[in-house]
Amino acid sequence: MPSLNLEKVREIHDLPFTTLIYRALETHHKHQDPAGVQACSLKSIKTGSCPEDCKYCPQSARYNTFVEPEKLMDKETVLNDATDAKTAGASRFCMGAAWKQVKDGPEFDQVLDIVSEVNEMGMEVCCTLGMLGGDQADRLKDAGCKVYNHNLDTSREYYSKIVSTRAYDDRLDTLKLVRDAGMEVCSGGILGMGEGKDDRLGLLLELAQMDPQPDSVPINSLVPVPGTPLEDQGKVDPIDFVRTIATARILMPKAMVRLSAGRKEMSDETQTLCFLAGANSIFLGDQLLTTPNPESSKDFALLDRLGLRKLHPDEARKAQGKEIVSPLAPA
Ligand code: SAM
Ligand code: DTB
Ligand code: SF4
Repeated sequence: MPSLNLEKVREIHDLPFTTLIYRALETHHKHQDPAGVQACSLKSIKTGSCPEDCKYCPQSARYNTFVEPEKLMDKETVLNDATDAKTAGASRFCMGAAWKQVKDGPEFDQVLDIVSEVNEMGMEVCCTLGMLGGDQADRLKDAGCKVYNHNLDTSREYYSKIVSTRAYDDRLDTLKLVRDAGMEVCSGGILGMGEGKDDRLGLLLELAQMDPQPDSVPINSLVPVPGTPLEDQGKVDPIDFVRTIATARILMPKAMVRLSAGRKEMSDETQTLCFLAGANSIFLGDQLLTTPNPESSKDFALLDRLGLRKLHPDEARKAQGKEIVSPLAPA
């Protein structure tokens, strides 16, 4: 959206709530399957001792949190987990590593090997491994990684209050490498880090102005983890959260908008409002990377009550007008 600016984003965000939801629903019905919810599964394959200082993150080596650092997980353990996730109904498997950046060498080779095996299992593979350089994005893509997650997290202006060990443009550079390599871009942010409304709008503006726009936009509500500098942050107002989701849906009609971290503390009713506002993806499974997520049975019960169903990857692509490439059998 080349003509977009902060004023226009604010106009959408500040619409009377009823009109905002109406506009979001209209967009959602036009561009997405309104009854479909994408189920993704998340696995931390390399946990903790990260050199970065992201103030929200329990995995930074600078903060004393409950996280016990672990070395890169072996292939068998990850594949067992991917099998469980597939059986539980997830169509996408996202692997996270607490790295500042990927380094060429045996660990990256091992990740590439795992990526290719999870891909062969018939799941969409997503990785989030930190910054990429050189031909690493191409190598991930060639191994079968379909999507790369790399969040902008907040506005350009607020970013330096949250992270000092890298710059906003470093994130954008990696996202460009991801796109150029032919992977899908997954990029979003976190609400509840003490940012102002304009920072939330600035984040959405930044994402919506990417050309092409991100394929997935995860919106996280901060999980305040004891030991991190943001441990005492209060909860985001649920209505403000829903407004952000609706604005993201209107600005990025074709993206999967993922209701990500923070669902454990959200009521069924708030999550329902998020689905009404255009969220159409969740992480399934009782663990995010290091913090808890609602139990799958609870999620399935809510989807059931709402008459929503899990999206098969092909359906998500069809709804987004993309070429169907997945050889998967129906879920
Ligand atoms: N190290 C890689 C990176 O920073 O891109 C990948 C893993 S990192 C944990 C992935 C994302 O998780 C972050 O960008 C952030 O948006 C989210 N995240 C981390 N801790 C969080 C928390 N306490 N609450 C909500 N989201 C969080
Ligand atoms: C995203 O935006 N949220 C996920 C995924 N992408 C990698 C991570 C949430 C992490 C929450 C804190 C934790 O469990 O460590
Ligand atoms: Fe490291 Fe990623 Fe956590 Fe930042 S968000 S400390 S880069 S694992």
